[in-house]
Amino acid sequence: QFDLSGFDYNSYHTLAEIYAWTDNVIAEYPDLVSAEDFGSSYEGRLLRALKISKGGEGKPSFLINCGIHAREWITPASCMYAVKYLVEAKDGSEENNLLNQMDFYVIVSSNPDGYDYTWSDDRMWRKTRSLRDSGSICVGVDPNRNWDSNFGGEGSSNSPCSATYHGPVAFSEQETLLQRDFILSIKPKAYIDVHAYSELWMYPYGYTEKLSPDNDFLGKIADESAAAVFATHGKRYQAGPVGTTIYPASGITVDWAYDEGGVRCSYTSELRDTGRYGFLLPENQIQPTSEESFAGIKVIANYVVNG
Ligand code: ING
Ligand code: ZN
Repeated sequence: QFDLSGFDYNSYHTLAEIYAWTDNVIAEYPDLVSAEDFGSSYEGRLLRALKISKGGEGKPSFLINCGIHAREWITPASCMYAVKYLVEAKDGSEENNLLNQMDFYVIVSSNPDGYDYTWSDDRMWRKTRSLRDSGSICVGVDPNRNWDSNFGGEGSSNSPCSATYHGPVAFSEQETLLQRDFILSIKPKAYIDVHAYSELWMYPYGYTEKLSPDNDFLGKIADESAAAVFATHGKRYQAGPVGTTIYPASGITVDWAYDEGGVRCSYTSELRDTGRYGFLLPENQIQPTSEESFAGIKVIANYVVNG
């Protein structure tokens, strides 16, 4: 156990440290932060969102999802920074103004079994850690192919041994099933599923090259987010729909949130870098990456409050 003031945001942390940090944040900011626990992972680890709210009924909310892919360590780190920016917001700051008008939910590690496994056994693990009934020796499902949005379609694999295995059925994984129910219960106005790496800022769709009905609106905000990212440390994140910006993918979180989850402002980002270090992003890039990511997120948040 460590106290919050000594917490090092500029290093990567074990899952145990992350959970201890969530407890410490709640203890230090009891009027602002609470735990919204929404079940357990396949291996029995807590699925936790931090709710950051100044109270008051009926405010719109924004759900930020980090760590869905286990090896993308910069994403939980950036989500811890996002919480830090919000809880430490000074009067008159943009963060404080946002918190007066909306609530944030932050899932720092949405695939805790996989994340733990990247520390203990395989730094390059991506998927969940569920075992197959089919008898396959291969473990895990890609939680970003397991949602019921053109489930099993292009850009997902039927093979349990593939990194993009979609699973036996949609929502076969506790981590996606319970996050689905969490989304349906809190009804966020905005959602972002944070990944790494490639430096992209994307929106639906991944499963079709058809443009979403809100394409102009979502594209305008994404361009502004990318501009805010650029203004922070000069990184050019490319904005566009998933399917044409990175590659077609089915069963993805961002499409489900948009089509089925009632979330019009549905985004997915790919943080640093573009491949030099890839998933092994050096710790001295945690802070600048978190800063630029949060700058892009604040653009979306401003649309949530201003319509
Ligand atoms: N890449 C993503 C993947 O799941 C992606 C690309 C992101 C697809 C968002 C769809 C939506 O394949 C990584 N690095 O995970
Ligand atoms: Zn990913």
